[in-house]
Parts: sequence; structure tokens; C-alpha cells
Amino acid sequence: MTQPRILVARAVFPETLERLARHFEVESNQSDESWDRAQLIQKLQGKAGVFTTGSERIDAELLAACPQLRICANMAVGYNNFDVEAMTARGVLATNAPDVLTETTADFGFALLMATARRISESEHFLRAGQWKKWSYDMFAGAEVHGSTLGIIGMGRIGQGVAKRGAHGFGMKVVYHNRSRLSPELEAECKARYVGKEELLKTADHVVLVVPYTPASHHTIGAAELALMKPTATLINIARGGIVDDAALAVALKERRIAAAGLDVFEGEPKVHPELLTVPNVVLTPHIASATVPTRRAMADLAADNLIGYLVNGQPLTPLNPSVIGAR
Ligand code: 8YV
Repeated sequence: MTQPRILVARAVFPETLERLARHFEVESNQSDESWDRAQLIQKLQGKAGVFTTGSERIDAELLAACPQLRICANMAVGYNNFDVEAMTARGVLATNAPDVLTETTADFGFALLMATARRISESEHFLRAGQWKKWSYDMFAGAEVHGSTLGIIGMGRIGQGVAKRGAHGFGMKVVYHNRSRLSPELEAECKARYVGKEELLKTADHVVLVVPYTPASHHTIGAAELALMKPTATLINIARGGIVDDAALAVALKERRIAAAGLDVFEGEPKVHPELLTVPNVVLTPHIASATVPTRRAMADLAADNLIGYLVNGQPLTPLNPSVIGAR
């Protein structure tokens, strides 16, 4: 019997490819070449499935050009690279990789918050540059973390993980804003109080963004929102590029209208707004919040399990549009 053909669009763990090869005829991109859209479409010809990361855009135009495609499995919890509506209309299954990265990403959110508030990167650069000649009383004095107010925008699984770390580990007062309010049980578990976005921005010492990217969440934080924040506050973005207006943020940081920011995601990444590269009070990391070896393996395994589950057994693990299952 001939095996279904799939495409792995980016380099992945060799073990993931070996597993996939037991079930499929696999074309992969282990050299991690950057394919443009036309190349991706060409590679997808005759493929029933594709293993994607957050960087391949799957939309109506691509689907129309790849009629044999049945499933797109994202090795990411976020799936703003998928037009799920268009996929559903074409009977193409979309899957993401939730849960397996929750705690790791929350750890990183907290690490970035700590690094930003306590000026770790800035002071390390100073030291490495040979500028440390003597200690002084206010050298790299930053913001307090323990006991301060943590504001979380986007209270899904990762937001809740950040809240628990803040409330239970650092005695922080946690306020959150979300499309819908959590159950009283979850609010108690996270020790978090629901507030409006404006109140959150005005009262939080540290604002952490964990909302998914949609057209509605574009520029959740722009000049107007930054103006509401305390001049001593820090802003952390572990959500997606485009949630923050990076140009407006660069101005606010330069003019010290907020104290500092920690950014793992950027508008138009891997490009970074040039002004952000020139301001000292920002910690910049290259979209690594989920990057531990065990978690990246678990994410790759889940994407592979979705491909195998659906194309071999008809049962994916984490479908985003389950209505298409069996409909084609
Ligand atoms: C991924 C992420 O590493 O899961 C997500 O949504 O942002 C990251 O964990 C990235 O999207 C590449 O797949």
C-alpha cells in the first residue's frame, strides 16, 4: 500500500522525522532553507499533510493551489499563521500544539519579567564592556518584583501559569484582563482579580501580555495604552508580534514614559524595529519562550502525533476545527 505523502516545512528533530517516516513518504527541509510562498506551494503538490511551525502562512489562496492537502499540523500553540475559516471551508484539518509548552513558556515569561525589572541584560552589557570601575548606591537599581502588582492581559493557560508564579512564588498582587472572566475556582487558584484593561494598565507594576494574535488583538498596546502605564512600570510581551505597537513602545522607552520592556516577539520578526535596538531599557530575546529541549520535543511529537492520528487513524489529538473530521 502506498503511504500518504507529507511535507515537513522546517528543520525538526531527526527523531521526529524518523517517526514520521514510519507512516509517511516524507519530504523534509532539514537544511532549513527559507522557501518563498511559490516554493512552499510547489513542495506541497501531492502532499496530504504538512508539518508547519508558526512561520508558514496557510490561507485560501494556498489551499486552492494544493487540493490534496488534508491536514496542517502546527508545532506551536499559536496559530495566527492559519486561516482556520478558509481551512474549514476546504475541509482541511488544522491542529496546534497546546498544553505541552504551558509551564515552560510561563517560566520564560517570569524570567523575562525578572531580567527586565532587575536590569540584568543592561548591567551585564555594562560589565562585559569593561565599564564597571566601582560600586555605587544606585547602580542598576530597578523595580521591585516581590510584593508588587502583576497585571496579566490574556488569562489562558500560560497567563494562569504566570499568575501562579507571581502570586505563590513572589507574593505579588495579581490582576488580569481577558475576553472572558475565569471561574471563581480558577481565580482563587491563581489568586487573581479580574479588572478592566484601563485599570490594569494604570495599577500594574509589571504588565505581561499573553493574548493570542487576531485582527482584534492587533496593537492591544499602543501609544494610548503606554500612556496609561506607570512611569516605573515594565511591559513584557511573550504573546505575538503585533500585539504591541513596537514603534510606539520604542518612543515610550526612549522618553522613559515606562521604565523598561522585555520582548520575546516582534512585529515582522525576525526583523526588530531599529529603534528598539538602540534603547538600553529593553531586554530582547529571539522568540524562545518555549525553547527547552524537552518542551520543543514534546511540541514536535504532538504535531507528528496529529499527522499520524489523522492521516493514519482518522483521529487527531488537538484539532482546531474538528467539524472537518470525516467530512471529506
Ligand atoms: C513556537 C510559539 O516556538 O507555540 C507558539 O505559539 O510562539 C512558540 O512556542 C513558535 O511559534 C515556532 O513554532
